[in-house]
Amino acid sequence: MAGCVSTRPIEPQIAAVSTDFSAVQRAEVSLSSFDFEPRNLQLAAGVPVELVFTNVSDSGHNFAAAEFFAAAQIRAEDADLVRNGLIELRGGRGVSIFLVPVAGTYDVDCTHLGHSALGMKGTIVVN
Ligand SMILES: [Cu+2]
Repeated sequence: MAGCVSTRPIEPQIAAVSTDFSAVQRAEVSLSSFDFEPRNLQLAAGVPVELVFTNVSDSGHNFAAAEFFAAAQIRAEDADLVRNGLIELRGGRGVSIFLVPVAGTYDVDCTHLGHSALGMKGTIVVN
């Protein structure tokens, strides 16, 4: 609505069309009940990466890293995969997302009730 001041949802930044995603680093993360494997991701700053998320459990989980996704430049066609700073995956599902990470240390967790306390939390270190 015009003139309506509201809290804006975190919207992904879209990578420039010229970004070369053909020679990417690749990192895989599996989600299970109740863990991320690996819990700590290391990525090279400024280098395009394909992040491959697989939910190997039968229940829903997510990979919530609002600050990481907000800082990154996400490939245009993948931007819809990130909603409110997280990637939600039903049991048995997987997705790939291409982005250019920005240097920093970011928290990750699963926002489903109680899951982070049970072990679904970690970090992404980009340097
Ligand atoms: Cu979970």
